[in-house]
Amino acid sequence: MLIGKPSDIPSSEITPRDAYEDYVNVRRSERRSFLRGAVAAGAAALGAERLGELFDPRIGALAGTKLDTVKSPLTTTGEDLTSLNDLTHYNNFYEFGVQKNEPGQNAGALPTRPWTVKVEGKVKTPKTFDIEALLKLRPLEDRVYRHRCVEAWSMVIPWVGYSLSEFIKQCEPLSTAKYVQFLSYYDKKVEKWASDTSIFWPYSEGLRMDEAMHPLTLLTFGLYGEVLPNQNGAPVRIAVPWKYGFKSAKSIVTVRFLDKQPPTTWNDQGPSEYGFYSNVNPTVDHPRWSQKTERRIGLPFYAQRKTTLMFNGYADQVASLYTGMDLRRNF
Ligand SMILES: Nc1nc2c(c(=O)[nH]1)N[C@H]1C(S)=C(S)[C@@H](COP(=O)(O)O)O[C@H]1N2
Ligand SMILES: [Mo]
Repeated sequence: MLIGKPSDIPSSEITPRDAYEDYVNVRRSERRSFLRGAVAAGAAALGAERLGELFDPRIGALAGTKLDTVKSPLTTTGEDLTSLNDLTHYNNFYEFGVQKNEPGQNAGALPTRPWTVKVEGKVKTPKTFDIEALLKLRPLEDRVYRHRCVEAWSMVIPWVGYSLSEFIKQCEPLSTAKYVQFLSYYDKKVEKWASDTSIFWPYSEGLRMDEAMHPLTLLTFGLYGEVLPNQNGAPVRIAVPWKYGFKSAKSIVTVRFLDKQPPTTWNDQGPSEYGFYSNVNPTVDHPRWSQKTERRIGLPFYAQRKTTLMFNGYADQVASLYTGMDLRRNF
């Protein structure tokens, strides 16, 4: 069957299940030859830069490559998955444009190979990990997580990865390491959209060490059983399901262990609006909007509105990390 023509198909008509079946059932080789045919047929009529968008929602040289995965007990069940079409066309990745559709058009420019992740700061020995070694460090798990953006919309995403703690063990942090900082790839020639913002690049995020070591915190390489599309933060990103989406840095190149809380991008942009912790908390409103409810992307209009849950529904697993802390002050 035809892979997308997203502009013609309202996302409400593509069920997540259909989308997933398509993506696991269509063999990659078939899709590639289909794409070659489609490109040849369509190239005359369409601007080349739009072809990727019309025929396949995934962009990036390796996006869509199947990954070997195992099931994970740490998975959220019971909610419909957000379709691949929505996951790849409604993104925040400001290095590739501030509009939700822009990363899906522009992130093809991101060179995801070769790729290394540099580990520095309070560690036994600074090291550099090649992406291929990272992919093989632990079995890759399928893990469905709810994703709640601070802008009060949400998705349900079938990620692929393993607990960040497994990687951190390999980094051999010193006992003085209390925080971990993640820095995203930044090249202003590749990410020309970045300089139109007032953000200080590279994108920086951070976690307290116990948050980073929590088994739910995922070092993420894929979604829907395949290599991450570039717009979703290829080749490696973080996913922290109980925090607002901006805590999950994309396309990370540096992991730095620190004895102090690192500066982070959105906290730096607006300290009164975006805290360091940014745990999903329906009782603490953003100064400019409520956090009590969220809009689930891709559902029919009448079904979109959902009640936001404390810690995004992961309270049983993570609330104990914050005992004794005032979560209004530490928002
Ligand atoms: N480098 C980088 N990482 C980033 C962002 C960004 O702009 N740049 N946006 C964040 C925000 S606000 C969200 S909601 C998620 C979006 O991830 P998704 O597009 O894969 O859903 O990525 C986060 N990570
Ligand atoms: Mo976000």
